[in-house]
Amino acid sequence: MQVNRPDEPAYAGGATFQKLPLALDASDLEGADIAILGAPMDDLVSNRPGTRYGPRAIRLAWDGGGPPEAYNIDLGVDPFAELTVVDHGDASVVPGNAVASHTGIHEAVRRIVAAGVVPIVLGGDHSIAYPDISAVAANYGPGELTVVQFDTHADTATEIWGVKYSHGSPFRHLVDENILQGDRLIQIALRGYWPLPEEFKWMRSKGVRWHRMEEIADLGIKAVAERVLEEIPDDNNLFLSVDVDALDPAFAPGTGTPEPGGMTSHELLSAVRKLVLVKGLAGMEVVEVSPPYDPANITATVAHRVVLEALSAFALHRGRRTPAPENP
Ligand SMILES: [Mn+2]
Repeated sequence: MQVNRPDEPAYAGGATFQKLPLALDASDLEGADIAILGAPMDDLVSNRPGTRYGPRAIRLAWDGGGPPEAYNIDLGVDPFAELTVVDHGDASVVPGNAVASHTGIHEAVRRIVAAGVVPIVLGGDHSIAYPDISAVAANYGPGELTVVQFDTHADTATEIWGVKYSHGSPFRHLVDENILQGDRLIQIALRGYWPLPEEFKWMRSKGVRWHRMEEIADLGIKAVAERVLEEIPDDNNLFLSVDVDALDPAFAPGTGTPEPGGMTSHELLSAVRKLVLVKGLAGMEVVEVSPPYDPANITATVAHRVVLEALSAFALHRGRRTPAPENP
């Protein structure tokens, strides 16, 4: 269903991602390549809330008009000319009932995957990784999905404040419940003061790999991305989990648990582009955007562009084409 008039400016009209058609029903997903899904919840954060407003802010963080077009000058591709992308609306969430919200998110992602469509989920706090990654992983054999997680925190606690499925623990439970194999979880940009040695000990025991922010500073993001590519098995089933707090708070102030000393926006966009270009995309989430702490929409805008970068790279990957940057 087209909910926007043709040729209206960015600030006019309805709030679908990139003014894409709204595809609320399962039957509407037929023939699509990618479905955008909102997961607006913030019940499970440990500090500042507000991510329930994330999906709408990310959807609106675009300055072009409709119909959807976005020519990526570094790749030489307009993903919307090559991919059928729809907006599946938001998952059914229940304020104050995180279990019900997780069920709604899991169901919506399961519906998208069952239609043969790649889901891109806009969070929401990082607890949504448990319901959305489990729905994608179910589509693959045991140990056949790789998750690359951009994050300042590993999110591998057993519980936070006594809450098992919090935003600080999804990857612990995905691995411990054999939904995701530990050696198929690769983390990028860890820094600061959490997790603690006990979490790192568990991570080592499960074969989890990580690249600290300091490694990015030492080697550069392109070299680290190459290392990550070597760590991803050849089956190429890549799920990207992008927590915007991987970025430095200067680039992403609108988030619940900011940590200084992080990635630049360019480093994140560059890494996402490289990984998806080579490995494709089985699913993706962009989480922890909290608009109440986001002056000037800085964080929502970079979250939106991370999605566009993945879409652009996926279009080239699927067409088995190489980048054609617009050089002089
Ligand atoms: Mn996180």
